[in-house]
Amino acid sequence: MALLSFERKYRVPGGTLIGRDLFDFWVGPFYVGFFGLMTVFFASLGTLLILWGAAQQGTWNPFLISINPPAIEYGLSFAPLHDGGLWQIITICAHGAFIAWLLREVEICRKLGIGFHIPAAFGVAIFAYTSLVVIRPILMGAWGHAFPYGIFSHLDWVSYTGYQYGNFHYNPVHMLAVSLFFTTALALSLHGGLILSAANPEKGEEAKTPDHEDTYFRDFIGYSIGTLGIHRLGLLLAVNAAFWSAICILISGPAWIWPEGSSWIDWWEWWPRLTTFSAGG
Ligand code: 07D
Ligand code: 07D
Ligand code: U10
Repeated sequence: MALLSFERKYRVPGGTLIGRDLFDFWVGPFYVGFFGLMTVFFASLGTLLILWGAAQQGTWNPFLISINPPAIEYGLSFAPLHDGGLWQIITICAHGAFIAWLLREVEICRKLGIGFHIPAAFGVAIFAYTSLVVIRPILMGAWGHAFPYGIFSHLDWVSYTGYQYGNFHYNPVHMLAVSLFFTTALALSLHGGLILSAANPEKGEEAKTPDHEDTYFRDFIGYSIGTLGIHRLGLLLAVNAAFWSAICILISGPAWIWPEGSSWIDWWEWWPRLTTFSAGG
């Protein structure tokens, strides 16, 4: 079926959360909806504010543009526009755009009568962002703990924040998140490789069935998770990678867990004291 007639079949009215049929239309390939307009509004406003901030800063070099959060001294108050206030408004716009994008995903799922897995997964990415720029700064008492909006300046923040805790690699939840990211890549490469090897045969050869896919992993590692199972696992791994990332930064800073300035290396003090493995028993 040609793409457009295919699209026509699924371009059904309804499923909107807000606005009934008012915004229930498409522009080219894009479904619009109330939340499409909200996305465009917040994304455009946020982008324009970044550009305006860049103009004030006097640089158009995309690597040097940086919209910084207020200084720690401002605590959790509103800061003057050019002293972090711009960052605060852009943070609101970013949340507006991301949440509207998620709700537009929900509307499309409702139209098609499919599950809400994609918006649920995107929600975890938003949670990771919100942890960095809202939840952790509030727990620590100042917006100044959030990261700046700039290509290199946000890398500086990650590096600086990492070294503030001695060696961030020693953060046990960072270890968990890193391992989950690695495992996600492994799972995707195995899955992509397996599907291509079976379903995309050389010219003249027949495509193999899912039984072949199952059998490959039974022969190889004694177990196959199955054709639906691998997609469940992929979603679970990826969502957990982002979720535990959020947790690993949320537990770095708030005084009641692991205060600012303490080293994650010290957290492992219990490790050498483990008697189980010591020579004396
Ligand atoms: C491929 C989907 C497409 C998305 C892309 C990103 C913008 C920003 C804005 C100039 C996988 C579009 C970028 C709209 C332009 C301005 C103001 C997704 C794909 C192509 N980072 N980060 C990047 C963001 C954080 C870290 C690249 C965003 C945390 C490290 C890009 C956020 C920490 C490295 C980028 C965010 C952190 C990067 C490529 C938000 C921990 C790199 C991203 C909203 C998570 C890499 C120069 C990518 C790099 C990189 C965007 C947050 C760490 C600019 C939007 C604070 C260590 N980050 N990042 O491909 O090359 O994502 O940096 O939270 O090495 Mg980052
Ligand atoms: C926050 C992005 C959300 C994005 C959204 C959408 C747009 C639209 C438009 C394209 C979470 C944005 C969309 C803008 C674009 C168009 C059209 C995702 C987010 C909502 N680390 N570390 C992590 C590793 C070290 C440190 C996470 C590895 C050092 C700090 C991950 C290594 C030190 C923080 C991770 C390593 C250090 C992290 C990031 C190796 C520095 C965090 C992934 C091999 C000296 C951050 C929540 C993530 C975190 C984080 C991996 C090294 C510090 C697990 C593999 C030792 C301070 N690190 N790290 O969170 O947990 O994605 O953030 O060395 O804050 Mg680390
Ligand atoms: C999967 C899958 C599967 C498939 C698949 C896929 C997962 C088995 C069957 C999908 C996977 C792929 C296609 C692979 C590649 C994907 C990735 C690597 C992920 C990363 C993706 C990207 C980097 C692409 C990102 C592109 C985006 C988000 C599109 C950008 C869109 C817009 C700008 C318009 C958005 C539309 C909206 C909001 C609706 C409203 C629209 C309008 C009102 C009209 C249009 C208006 C505009 C264009 C103005 C926009 C202004 C904006 C956004 C603000 C900026 C403004 C400025 C002033 C600068 O498992 O099956 O196959 O395929």
